[in-house]
Amino acid sequence: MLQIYGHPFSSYTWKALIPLYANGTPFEFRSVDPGEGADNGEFVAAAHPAGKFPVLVDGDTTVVEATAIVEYLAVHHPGPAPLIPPDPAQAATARMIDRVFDNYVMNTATRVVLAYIVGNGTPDPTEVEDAKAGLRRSYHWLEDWLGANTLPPHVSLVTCAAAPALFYADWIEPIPDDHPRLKALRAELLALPSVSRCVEEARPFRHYFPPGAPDRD
Ligand SMILES: N[C@@H](CCC(=O)N[C@@H](CS)C(=O)NCC(=O)O)C(=O)O
Repeated sequence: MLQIYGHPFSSYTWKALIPLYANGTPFEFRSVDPGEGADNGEFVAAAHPAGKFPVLVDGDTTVVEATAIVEYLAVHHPGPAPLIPPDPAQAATARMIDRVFDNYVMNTATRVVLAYIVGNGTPDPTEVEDAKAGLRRSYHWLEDWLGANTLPPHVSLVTCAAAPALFYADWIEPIPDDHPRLKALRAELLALPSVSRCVEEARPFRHYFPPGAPDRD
């Protein structure tokens, strides 16, 4: 039985859960929530070079980094979801867009969350505005890219990266109305059963969102 260490509210945990849900792969969820997973937290601290989650355990194999977990599942636990496009050129493009969502959407949104944590609820306004400007720049790039390219079919590595990134980034800096392709992509992703399951499982933890979760989604 596979084990996933993570937290239901964690964006990168979603990224590992989405392929498991999409493929109906059996696994055991080991929460690192302070209320229920002290041992699980210690395991993650030792398993990941920076103590981050998700972490996947498959027998004697431990896999860290959400992208690597999706790639591992595609190889070792394949199912109906085409996680990695079979065409190498399309796979290379999927991996590029995965990096864009992680590095320039999710991690940029996280800068705002961290600013609230570091500032004890009063974030450094320069850091917040700089991160939000970064998000607007990424949105603009993605809107253009979506106009000229086609995403691989769901549920792919791109789905796994884009769904949590757009879900949370839109809470930090709403996708502007003049970005209709990106807005439509977010709505399309949230309607996928594997993604909406993550949204529902995270719902009880919305009070964990330092800037305050909006009353929607
Ligand atoms: N690059 C990592 C990022 C993982 C990450 O940032 N996880 C967050 C939760 S979404 C985390 O572990 N935060 C707790 C910490 O950094 O100690 C990945 O792709 O898996």
